[in-house]
Amino acid sequence: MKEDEKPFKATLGWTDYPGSEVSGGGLVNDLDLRVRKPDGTYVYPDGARNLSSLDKIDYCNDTSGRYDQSLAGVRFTPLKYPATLDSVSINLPEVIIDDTLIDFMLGFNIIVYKVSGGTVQQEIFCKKYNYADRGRITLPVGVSVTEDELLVCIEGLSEPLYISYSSGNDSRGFFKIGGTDQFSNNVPHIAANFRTEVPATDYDRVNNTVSVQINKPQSGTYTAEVSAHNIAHGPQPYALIMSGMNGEAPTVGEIGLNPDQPNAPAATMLSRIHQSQTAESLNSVYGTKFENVYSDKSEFSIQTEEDSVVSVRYAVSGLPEVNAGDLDLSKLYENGTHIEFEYSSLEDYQDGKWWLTDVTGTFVSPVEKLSPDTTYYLVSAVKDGGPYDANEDPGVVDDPQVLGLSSSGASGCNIGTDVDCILSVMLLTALFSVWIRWLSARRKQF
Ligand SMILES: [Ca+2]
Ligand SMILES: [Ca+2]
Repeated sequence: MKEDEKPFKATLGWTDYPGSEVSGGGLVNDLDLRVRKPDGTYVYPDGARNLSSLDKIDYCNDTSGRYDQSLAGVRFTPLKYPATLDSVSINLPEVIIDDTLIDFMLGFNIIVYKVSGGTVQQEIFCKKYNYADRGRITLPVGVSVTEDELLVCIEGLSEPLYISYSSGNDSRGFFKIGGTDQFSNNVPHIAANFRTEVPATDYDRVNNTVSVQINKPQSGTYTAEVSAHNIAHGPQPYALIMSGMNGEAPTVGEIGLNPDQPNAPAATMLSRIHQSQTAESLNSVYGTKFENVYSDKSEFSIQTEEDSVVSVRYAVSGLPEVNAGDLDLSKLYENGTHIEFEYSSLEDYQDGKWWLTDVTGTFVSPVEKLSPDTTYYLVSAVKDGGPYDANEDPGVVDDPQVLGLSSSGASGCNIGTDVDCILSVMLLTALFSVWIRWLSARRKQF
């Protein structure tokens, strides 16, 4: 990191192994992240969270009978507050009706009500299921509770509900007969799986995306460390993304192959030459119309794969306060002509495109106002054998170029697209017609 106001950020993400409770925590495969600062101390993930293992509360001791009402519920008291009702487990016995074994249930709701002072209050959760196998099933809920109690109900929708229960009125059982809610002498077999929050630790045990952000980093080397806390099902791939101001300030003018070019062809820099030249001398030799130039005449020769597009970059600074797209990058030919590169509206690695990036490689749009105090990278793309390649040999690209600002309307006047150009043509036409009228008026005098 350089001395800079930009924050340093490291983000670790991975796809957890799906659907298993082996870890007892929030994750199956749990990776950890920490960042070592230049002074040797560590920074741990922002908002690291930890959770207790599941506390299962089951007031049903046996399964001596079964309800066949439309709704049955159990009132639960969490062991600690705050708590999260993570999931609900129910026991749905197989039943035989008219000599037919019914081993599944169609259409039911899991409903959770708040209970305050022993009285059922508002519904706080409801989820519909269309089908469940008989036997013991666990269904996710995810309701937080900071005080009081919860009533967890299962409501059959398309047939009587068959759920096992144990006898013994402890005022926790609850059922509905003929549309009327009432306490039951039995406790339906519904278990609640609560988690309680425990104080945050250095490492997150819940999320599979964690990050460390340091808003005012010190100058020096930051090291992100990824470790495996628990990999129940490996191997576990992950992505680590870091951002910040890094590296030394680039040396202005030094041409190099552009490291940001995706799928770049194999390329070797054969030569590079920098020549400081004035706008006047360039204009006289190459026919350019520069008011000012902002780079050396930069020549390079690159050996690369035949017909491939190579991209080079070099740092430029002291640019004028104009929009990036107003600058002109000219390719200079030995025969004393030139051709303009086109400022790209995106990072487009096509022959004859150019653009600026900041020193971290972030694209500068053509309408972005430049700052004279900022150092930018000038990126250009040239195809072997294309019009911007000055070397006729296949597999070798030569490209003398220079960055400047041309006097208005001078860098190739394209009638029909260039407003300045159209205006000057209109003005000339008007002047010409005035002159013709003046000529004919003079003739009439004679
Ligand atoms: Ca972790
Ligand atoms: Ca070539």
